[in-house]
Amino acid sequence: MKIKDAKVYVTCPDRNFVTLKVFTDEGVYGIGDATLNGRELSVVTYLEEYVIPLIIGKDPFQSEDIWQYLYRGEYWRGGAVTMTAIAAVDMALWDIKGKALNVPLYNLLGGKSRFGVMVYGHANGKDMEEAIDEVGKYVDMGYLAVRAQCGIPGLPSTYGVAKEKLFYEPAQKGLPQENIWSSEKYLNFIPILFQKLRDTYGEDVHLLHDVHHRLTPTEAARLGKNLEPYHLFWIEDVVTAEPQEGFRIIREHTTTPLAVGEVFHDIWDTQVLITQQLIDYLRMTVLRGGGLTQMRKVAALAELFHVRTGCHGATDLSPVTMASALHFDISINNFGIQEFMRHTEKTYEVFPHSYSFKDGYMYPGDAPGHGVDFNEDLAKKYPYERAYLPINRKLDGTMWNW
Ligand code: CS2
Ligand code: MG
Repeated sequence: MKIKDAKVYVTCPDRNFVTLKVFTDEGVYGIGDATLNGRELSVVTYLEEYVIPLIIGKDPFQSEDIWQYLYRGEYWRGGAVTMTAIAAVDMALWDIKGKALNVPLYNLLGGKSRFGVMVYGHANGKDMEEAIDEVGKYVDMGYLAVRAQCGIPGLPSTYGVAKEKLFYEPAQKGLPQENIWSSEKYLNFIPILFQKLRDTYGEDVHLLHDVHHRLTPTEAARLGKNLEPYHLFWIEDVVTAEPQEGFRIIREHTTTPLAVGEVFHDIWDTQVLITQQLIDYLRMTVLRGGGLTQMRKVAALAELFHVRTGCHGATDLSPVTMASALHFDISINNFGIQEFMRHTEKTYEVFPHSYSFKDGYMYPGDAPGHGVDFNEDLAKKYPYERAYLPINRKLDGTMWNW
């Protein structure tokens, strides 16, 4: 079997997605997600101009060698654009492999290690009352785990609070929106939110929270300590993780589990965090993390050091990534949890899929490959329009992390 062609599609059913389709000389094709939120067309160019010419004629079963060719063969290796492009090719090749062998992806990854994949949903509210109410809606929908985000008293807006329910989409058309931030107001408020959530819903529901890169290590240590009575499943992205060693400051002060890594794209981004057990969950997923080929290696390293996976699953990762991640999640031993932000119905029509949700778990389905298709005719109806993620400034105007 040989790769005979590949095409990149950009579509915007409620938000922008970039999709790669790899065609073979035996009629089997594979689909990969190549979406980089807010920088979509950079990956389109990278794929069309530099990657697709290199894979034509190759055997799609040689996913490891093709991964190495695209990774080591790029002198300026790594980075979000390169690794997203490599991930898209890798997802498509594993999809081809599954279809050609007529098996679901998980059976190429070691088979099922569990009956289902526990997921968490996103509850958020503009104020405490609404956030608490939204968590209840997810509990009523059968979720065993819920991420709670809330507007912060005294701040006009903040991360994670949707304009409409269920479909939180931070990327907006036009120039970047400006959010205003105060760590002090945030740190004074969030423990109260989780105390109220525990008082309202008891001890069993898993509660999660995303700090979205906004604290310093000592502020993160203070937050972790103050949240200990409410035993969260994790606090995520408490600080930016370039100085991986910085997590030791947080680790030494709190037992609240730490999750990080949705922006990581290389195993080297995780090395110190994992090998020195500075985190509990790794958020990297197949779209940013170079596809299944690299994610299997990352999971294997993490397994040695008590670190579990917690794959990113936001709306800006297409159903192709969700499906690929579910096959990965159900097969590895050190699975932790999977994020599941529901896409819109329009998106699901463009990406018909075989995965499903029931009673707090997701199931990848048994279709050959990853089980997601791409409706090109429908996709054409939703043209791309540039959209930016917001930016964030402190109360005094200082540029900060969004
Ligand atoms: C968030 C993401 O889901 C999460 O944990 O951090 O929604 C993130 O804001 C987006 O993926 C950015 O594109
Ligand atoms: Mg996050």
